[in-house]
Amino acid sequence: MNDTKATAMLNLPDAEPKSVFDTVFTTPLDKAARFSFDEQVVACFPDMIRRSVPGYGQVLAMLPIFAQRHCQFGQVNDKGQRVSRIYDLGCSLGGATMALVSEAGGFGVDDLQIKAVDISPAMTQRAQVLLSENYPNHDIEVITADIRALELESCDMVILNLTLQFLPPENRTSVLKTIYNALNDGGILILTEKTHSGDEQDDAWLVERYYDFKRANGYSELEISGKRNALENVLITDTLDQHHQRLAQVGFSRSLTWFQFLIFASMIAFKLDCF
Ligand code: GEK
Repeated sequence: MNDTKATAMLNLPDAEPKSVFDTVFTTPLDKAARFSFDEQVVACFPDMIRRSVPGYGQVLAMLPIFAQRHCQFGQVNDKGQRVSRIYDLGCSLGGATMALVSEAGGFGVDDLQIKAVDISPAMTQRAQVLLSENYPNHDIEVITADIRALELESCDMVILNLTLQFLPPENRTSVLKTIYNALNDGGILILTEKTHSGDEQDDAWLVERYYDFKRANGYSELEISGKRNALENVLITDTLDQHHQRLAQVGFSRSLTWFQFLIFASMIAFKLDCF
């Protein structure tokens, strides 16, 4: 894939969607299904995420900008070159990784060493093909693993884009602690999540406008309710306060919400105040 195709995958403004149209919840039978990241979801994933996550493209577009500011090139690769190691945890098809290595990101081919991790073999197999076809000269390793059991090497940046929300709540603190420990001083975590506000009326309004967003993107009532049911107990949201408290609890000296669009928010957490 050239950069035009990569742009399409990332859903940036001039994107021409390259994935199959998302029809996962189009029949009443699908109501009983529990959401999982299987082959059917992989095939339509770029379309699904673009039409379901407000601000997805904007969040990805900011990742290389943050990386340019905070990467310190303190690691050494196999060729003896100084690089910045970045983890893309819950990488799916590698959208965040592609944003970092695409020409628009401004890094050289040898600047970054990226480790893209996902628990779903269907996702990592497809990600491996997309990344090696389009970025054959970049140092990108695709790993099939559960991030709850993953040992991380020292790194400058970790991306958890819409992934922590799929972990059982009782596992979230320990995953964040592992990330904190692996980050170098001055390193950053980008944490993007679906959230709720904790205020019943605010939540009702925000969720309804989110469903309006999905309707405007072509999803039917059946698809919206089917996905909502399938995600119950699979995607468990926290409030922004809970996120920031947890980040502080594991040691981050500072965290802030840098992006918010309805119920979706992205935070940045700093290992040390180095800005
Ligand atoms: C993007 N970040 O395009 N370990 C590893 N991966 C996991 C785990 C786990 N325990 N649990 C879930 N996943 C991507 C989008 S999607 C978000 C991330 C969404 C993986 C899961 O297999 C899926 O690929 C990903 O987390 C969540 O920037 O579909 O809403």
